Amino acid sequence: MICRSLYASLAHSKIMIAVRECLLGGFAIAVVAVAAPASIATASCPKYLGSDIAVQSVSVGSGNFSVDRNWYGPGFHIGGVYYSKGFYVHAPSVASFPLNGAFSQFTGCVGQDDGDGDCGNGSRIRVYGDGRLLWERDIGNGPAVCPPHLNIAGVQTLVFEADPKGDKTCDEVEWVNALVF
Ligand SMILES: [Ca+2]
Repeated sequence: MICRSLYASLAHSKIMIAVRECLLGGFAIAVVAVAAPASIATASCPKYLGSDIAVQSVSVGSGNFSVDRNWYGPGFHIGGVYYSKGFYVHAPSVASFPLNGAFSQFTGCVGQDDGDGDCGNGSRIRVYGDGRLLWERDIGNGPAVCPPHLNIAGVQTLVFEADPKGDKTCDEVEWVNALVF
């Protein structure tokens, strides 16, 4: 069912190819083999971090790690946009997910929750694959920031760090639509 909903909502061609493969099984593999590079033909069914792949270890600066909800209710609110899928942490935080080398790409967006308004000095977000820095960006209040698709081929453990930059006020960090495939 996850594949079916993604097929309807996501527009990126690589994701569409991966989801089509999941929906149609072996028949789609033959189609993809003609239409896309071999690396895409072998893509895994997209999975949500948090709900499909449970966190392996996590530390947070306040409250609790939560999936598909923030600390005060279902879903997430970033820059006036509601998201239903994702995970919530309060900086300083380190959250690790076990991938066991089964996926090739990560896609998702990150932002700070709207709930407390514009306060604090924001957070610095880092993503690591087996200890190697894959992406780093400062975030604050406002629209979610979406890194480019990250190459996670062969990665055993994917780690998301939220650095409070010295002041953890309002550092309510939400990764939304965080998918590996
Ligand atoms: Ca901060």
